[in-house]
Amino acid sequence: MHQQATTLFDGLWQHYLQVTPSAEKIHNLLGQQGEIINDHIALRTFNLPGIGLDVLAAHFFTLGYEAKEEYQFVGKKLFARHFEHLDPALPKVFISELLVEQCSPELQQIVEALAAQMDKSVVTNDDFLYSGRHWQCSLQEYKSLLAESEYAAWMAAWGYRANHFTVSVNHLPAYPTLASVNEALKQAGFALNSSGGEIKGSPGVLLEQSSTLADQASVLFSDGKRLVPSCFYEFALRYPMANGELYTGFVAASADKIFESTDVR
Ligand code: OOG
Ligand code: NI
Repeated sequence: MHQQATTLFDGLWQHYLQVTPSAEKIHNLLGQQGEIINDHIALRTFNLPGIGLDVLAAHFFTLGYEAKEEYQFVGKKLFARHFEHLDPALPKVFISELLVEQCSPELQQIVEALAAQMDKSVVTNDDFLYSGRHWQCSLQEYKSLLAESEYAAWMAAWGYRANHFTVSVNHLPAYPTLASVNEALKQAGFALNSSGGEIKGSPGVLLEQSSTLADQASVLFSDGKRLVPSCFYEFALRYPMANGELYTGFVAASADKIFESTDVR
């Protein structure tokens, strides 16, 4: 494959595993019959100058990715877009951003103060997308963000890293349905995100998705350590369109629920 893409996805994967130990176990469980193929990965950011969705997307344009559909999440104040590469061996990429100006003045102030600590020149570094947090954040700030936006709190705690990887269930010969994947995961003791039902979407919308609940991992806030939701693992089964090719887009109503995989419970 393309060396630059391999380096990027390997970096994202290694940093993701560091805070998502369940993903490695699930990868081994589902991968017993063959290689795991990634359907997509997802990244998050704030729509502030110099660090918005486009800045993240630039890393994929360099690799030959193209911009595809846009998605709006009015309630969560998020905007997203997905990206695809002509080489189907490369995973799709889903990037979202918090529309900070639509949030409360308190949230805006905290998020802008976090972003102000960041040296914006790092955004073009090859490893930026898995470089983590570029700011100090207090537990009080984290809690204040959490009260208004789980997404903002997650970004404040974790910064730049893959929020999730997604197993392509179409490439799992031992699991003909998404329900069979979910059963295997539950049997092995993994908790699934049940917001909107364990299976989001349907054959009718050409995409079915499920996900684990994010692991808990320790974050060093400026005033102490705390366990907070880190990252999760997703499972996607795609259905063919009228032309026989698998649907490659996302489904906003399903994505809205997938975001909740990192909610604090
Ligand atoms: C992205 C949630 C949406 C999907 O596949 O629909 C998503 C996120 O949680 O950052 O991944
Ligand atoms: Ni996803």
